[in-house]
Amino acid sequence: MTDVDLKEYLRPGVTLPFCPGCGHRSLLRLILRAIYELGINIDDMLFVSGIGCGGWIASPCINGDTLHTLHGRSLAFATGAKMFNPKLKTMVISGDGDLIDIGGNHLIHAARRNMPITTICADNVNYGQTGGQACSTTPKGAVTQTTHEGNPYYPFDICKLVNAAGAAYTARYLVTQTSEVISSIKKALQIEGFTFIDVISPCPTQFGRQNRLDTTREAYKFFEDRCVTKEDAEGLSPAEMEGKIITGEFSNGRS
Ligand SMILES: Cc1ncc(C[n+]2csc(CCOP(=O)(O)OP(=O)(O)O)c2C)c(N)n1
Repeated sequence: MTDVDLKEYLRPGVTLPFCPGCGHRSLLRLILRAIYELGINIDDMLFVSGIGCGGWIASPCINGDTLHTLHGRSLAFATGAKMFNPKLKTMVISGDGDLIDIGGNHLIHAARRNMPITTICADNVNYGQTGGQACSTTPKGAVTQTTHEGNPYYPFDICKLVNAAGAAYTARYLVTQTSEVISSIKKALQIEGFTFIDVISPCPTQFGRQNRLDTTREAYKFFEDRCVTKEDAEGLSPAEMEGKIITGEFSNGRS
């Protein structure tokens, strides 16, 4: 697919609102590409987002029906829309802070209800839009605007949590794993249940700067060095797994 094809899926005249090197820009392309490859008519879809840089992926960028909602409430709005019109292919695209922190309760219960919604978490491991504060996926030890001496807490394994709550499908990939992200989104869109993809999307401007990752390359390498596939993780000891981010598809055995 060429850029020309993708342009049809972008709101005419839109200026992409992302900082240089932001993973959200790539994630937007991967989402559009998955939709294109599945041949879904974008008019049959609704894109819902909350507040944050991640919330900008759908709105203003996508040339389709979008609902840009309150911070943390994207899944509540998406649930209402889906219940009103079950034919609507409903996709939530929002940040880690929006979906997992302020919106965490909606996430757990959308998974428990197995709501037929595909949720893409644009996970830049901090609150990018408000200056780079710590969130619940910030790696232990990372410097943020609220953890000057290093984050003292372990991050959520959000796929495990969403799986345990009852989701039909969860997956996690780094945004540079482009073919995996695309096929995972395609798979999620074809499952009639709650599907959740945690896409690690580096934020060189806030997270990178505060962690002395001085180039975009370094900001991406930070995550490349930490990501380990589900299969490789099985052979590692707890000490070797410290600080690692597991990538792959996860099932709770129900789907
Ligand atoms: C009710 C409410 N609380 C706080 C804010 C301030 N706020 C705006 S965006 C944001 C964090 C967004 O983080 P995330 O969802 O991770 O998105 P990112 O910008 O990192 O992509 C916060 C706390 C708000 N807009 N509304």
